[in-house]
Amino acid sequence: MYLSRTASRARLREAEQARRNRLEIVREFSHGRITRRDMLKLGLITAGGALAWKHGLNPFVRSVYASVPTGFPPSPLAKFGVLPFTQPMPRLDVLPRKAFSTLTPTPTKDANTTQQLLDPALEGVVAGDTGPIEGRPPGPIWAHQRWEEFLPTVAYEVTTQGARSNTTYNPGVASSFNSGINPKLSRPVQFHPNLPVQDVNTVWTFNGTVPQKLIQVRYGEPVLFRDHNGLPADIRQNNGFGRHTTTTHEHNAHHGAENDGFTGAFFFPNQFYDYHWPWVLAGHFTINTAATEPKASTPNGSGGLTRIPGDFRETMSSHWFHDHMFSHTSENVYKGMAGMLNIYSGLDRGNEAINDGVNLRLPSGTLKDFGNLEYDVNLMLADKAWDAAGQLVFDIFNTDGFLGDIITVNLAYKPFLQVERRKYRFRILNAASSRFFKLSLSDGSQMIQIANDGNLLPAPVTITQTDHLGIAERYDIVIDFSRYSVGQSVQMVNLAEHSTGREVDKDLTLAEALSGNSPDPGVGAFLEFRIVRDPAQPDVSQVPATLIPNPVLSQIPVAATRTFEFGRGANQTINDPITAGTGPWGIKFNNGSMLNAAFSRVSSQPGFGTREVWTIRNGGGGWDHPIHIHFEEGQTLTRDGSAANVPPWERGRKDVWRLHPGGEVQVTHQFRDFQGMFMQHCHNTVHEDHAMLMRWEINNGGTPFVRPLPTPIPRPQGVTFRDPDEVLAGA
Ligand SMILES: [Cu+2]
Repeated sequence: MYLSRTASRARLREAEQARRNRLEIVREFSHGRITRRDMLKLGLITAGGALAWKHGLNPFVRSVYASVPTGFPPSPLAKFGVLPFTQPMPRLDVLPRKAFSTLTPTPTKDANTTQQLLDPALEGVVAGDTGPIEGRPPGPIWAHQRWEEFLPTVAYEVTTQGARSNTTYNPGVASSFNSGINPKLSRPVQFHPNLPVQDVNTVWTFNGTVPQKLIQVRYGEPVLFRDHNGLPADIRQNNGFGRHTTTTHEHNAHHGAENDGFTGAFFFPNQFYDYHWPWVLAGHFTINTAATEPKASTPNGSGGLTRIPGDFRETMSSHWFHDHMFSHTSENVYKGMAGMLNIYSGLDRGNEAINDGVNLRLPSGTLKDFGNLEYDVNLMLADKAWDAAGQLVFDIFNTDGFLGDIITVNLAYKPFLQVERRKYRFRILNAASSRFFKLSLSDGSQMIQIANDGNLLPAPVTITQTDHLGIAERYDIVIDFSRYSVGQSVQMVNLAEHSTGREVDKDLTLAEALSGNSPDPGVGAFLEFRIVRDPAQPDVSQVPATLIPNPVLSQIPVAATRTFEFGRGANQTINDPITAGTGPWGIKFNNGSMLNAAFSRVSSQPGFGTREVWTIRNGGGGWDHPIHIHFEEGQTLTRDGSAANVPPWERGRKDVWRLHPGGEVQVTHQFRDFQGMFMQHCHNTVHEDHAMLMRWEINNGGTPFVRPLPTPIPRPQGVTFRDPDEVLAGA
């Protein structure tokens, strides 16, 4: 949340005072030294979990000076002379592919339990204690499923760590396609060249560097993603927010649960976790098993295609990966623990020239067989806030949703991007904590939406503004800059005005958003496209009228229907500091009670190989929730009871659904190919952490899986297991 630019000076002083008063409490709470329950007893927080106004602790609640919720003093743009559109937008940093054989130690099917001496700075550790080098839960249930069948050939290796300069930046394109940025110059972690370098424990990212990372994979090429935890052993070294334990979710992966970044399968500093990403099409074991369908295919590296099993209608394109630490995801993702991942296939090859009857030839480039990035640009949008010293700040006591007053693209404050007079594809990710975006071009001209979340739509949709882009949603948009002349510019504009993190207050008109009159500093132009030249080669890219049709479900029976209501006023039935969260938010299954998250509670157990229909409902009208269902993308059947209410841009497959205030969505999913424990949750990560998340699992597809699955309990000395604390009736 932010303090309005028009706030009085007294109000700003009050907010700054409140920030100082609460520093000690923030510190103790962020280290886990005091709990919400303790603070409730002391009268320091409200039942909703927010800091009380008492003692001037909370700048976010009403005070004598203001009639609207307010927040931190504005981020210090003027103090540092930071102006919009004065820095180039960096392309994401392409992670190097390594040969699988170069990893040391060699990855293993079961977790590697080789012991190491533990750092006594870790919580619960005394000198001389040992623990496993890999943090993955041990044993057969957490072994990589179908490991021998999908033995990785490619590896990515990262270390999640504190901010440091980037000396190996690889934008994946020549600097003429990266707004002139010289990748050889060392890049410190800065949101703008005029702003201070971020402290080592203020920003944490994969490899500790910016830009954040881009991983490029292709179907049929199994990957081993080794994630080292290089965060401080001392839990107190977090500069007020962020948790040093982590688990990495490849968002909307169709992978075994041991590789899904389960929220309770987190690991500790100086451990690693091997994630195995097979990259198979959903239906791999049941559909097109002889791999005869040309559209179910992957680039072979030399202009041709390799056919693969599975349903080509399940081909995915635009993913991201991010921290999923139980109760601390919002802090860790806000700190920078996120990146994007493009999946290439025969259909979506990332080469616009190859004309083989399969390739859709979407804007990308022509130099490489697949994965050209010249005209295929990842945009990670996120709102941030800085303190008076220009360091990133976050409010861990805000349970409605955290709003920043600064909009960044690829972690750069309001940058510009040089473009050619031709078509571009933008893979736009909302990587904010709680803010929704609604996007438009500053001249109101057309854009073509080709994908929603990880999935190309059945048909492109021409729009002049997007729907709300909820947190974690991705919209792939094609913009044709050939309608502009060299020297012109056009801006991308956010029309969605917030005053709290609960939902969008209102959608502004383009003129209103550009007027500068909104009390929300997050609306208005945030990215400037500068048309700098004609393309050297003619634009041969296309946006075909047919992209990827939906999988056909008519022959697949519905094994079960379930209803999940997302709401406030939830209870916690489990008293466990590791597995159970608290907060105002929760999920009600069927006609049960509204429950806070606990990863030791099994809320649903869909059968392996089945299809179900889930109704996901918003329990209230005063907020919105973007709900993410893990594992396999689903289809939207109805909105508010009717298929006709599903807009054209939601008629493909999706993995995040905005419920809308008081709204309801009916979705259908299949549960096939892999097993284990997964999640669904609100992707307003502040709601997720407080505690709108539940565990569900597929556990009846054969050994070693048992029904229900034992809960992993991670400790530095090793992960232990215990039976679930609760299995809901009808789960
Ligand atoms: Cu929510």
